[in-house]
Amino acid sequence: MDYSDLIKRLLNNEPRAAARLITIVENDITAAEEIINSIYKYTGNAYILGVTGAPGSGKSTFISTLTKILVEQGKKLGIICVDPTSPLTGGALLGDRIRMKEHFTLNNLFIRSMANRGQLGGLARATEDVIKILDVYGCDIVIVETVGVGQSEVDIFKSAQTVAVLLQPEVGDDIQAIKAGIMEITDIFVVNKMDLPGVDRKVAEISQMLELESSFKYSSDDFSKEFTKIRKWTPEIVKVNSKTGENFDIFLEIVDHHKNFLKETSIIESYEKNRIKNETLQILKHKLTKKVEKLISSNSEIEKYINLVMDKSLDPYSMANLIIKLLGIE
Ligand SMILES: Nc1nc2c(ncn2[C@@H]2O[C@H](COP(=O)(O)OP(=O)(O)OP(=O)(O)O)[C@@H](O)[C@H]2O)c(=O)[nH]1
Ligand SMILES: [Mg+2]
Repeated sequence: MDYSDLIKRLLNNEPRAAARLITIVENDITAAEEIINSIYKYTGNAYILGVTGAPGSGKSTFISTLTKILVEQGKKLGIICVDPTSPLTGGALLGDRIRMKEHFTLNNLFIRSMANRGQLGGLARATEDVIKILDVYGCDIVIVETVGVGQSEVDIFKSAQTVAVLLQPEVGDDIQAIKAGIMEITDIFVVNKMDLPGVDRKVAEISQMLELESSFKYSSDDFSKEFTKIRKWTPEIVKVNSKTGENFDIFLEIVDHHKNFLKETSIIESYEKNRIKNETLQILKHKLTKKVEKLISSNSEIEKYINLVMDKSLDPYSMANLIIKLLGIE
């Protein structure tokens, strides 16, 4: 297929071309390869903000208010709602769409929902590609929202420069409910619903957790660890009211502060290198799995190996090693 016309229209900031290309990369990994190959050189301008939190913590309300503020500031925004747990027609997502609707008429806003369909190389792979399309579409900021419960989210957030996690007062176990992997990559803890009682207790709980974590992590006097500590960003905590927008100015200041920190310490470069490594790994996993599947279904040697394993003269590990040899990638 020739996608050059669609890509030209994407570069002209046509929303319909962006929507069309997103659908294509979600559903057809071969097409995705071709499209990303053509647009990759235009990427790298958008700032990626990851937002997560337990169900009910207020993600939709928070993002809706944030969107209003950023769009009023003249920013062009892309929002990707990733829900690995539900099909696209899920009720929660539908509710979100209705709540988000007031922004739909705005020209500089593009909202896209993604769910766990297709599994073509994984949701993280598809999300990476959608981020790139929105980047080329001219978005200044791309917000990626997930529900914060699974490993796939950790993968998804590997491309975010800043990750914010939403917590709420009077919910005792929400810190524990968030995957450990997500905690480690969190830059800003947002205690939402500051109008409710117990907000300061929640802030104290988080800072206690962070102190504990840092004393645990850096108790060794190993020089490189100390060095990491100096250069490492200390996660910030902010309380907000997503219904009124209270303290959103502080939240945005922290995002700016983090953005500058990444630039000044050149951490952004290592983020980028890591992102490239991770992304390539995802693609390789997909491609190699396909190759192996094809080999297993078509190579005559395989049948022989299976019989040998049945005879117990070969074990599955050794058979796997033989297949790796057949692939010629050892
Ligand atoms: N009092 C108060 N309520 C809030 C605030 N932010 C959100 N809420 C309410 O909390 C409830 C959940 O908010 P949502 O924005 O739907 O939360 P969510 O994280 O998107 O939830 P899921 O999509 O189900 O995961 C709603 O009833 C909101 O009105 C806040 O700052 N203060
Ligand atoms: Mg929601």
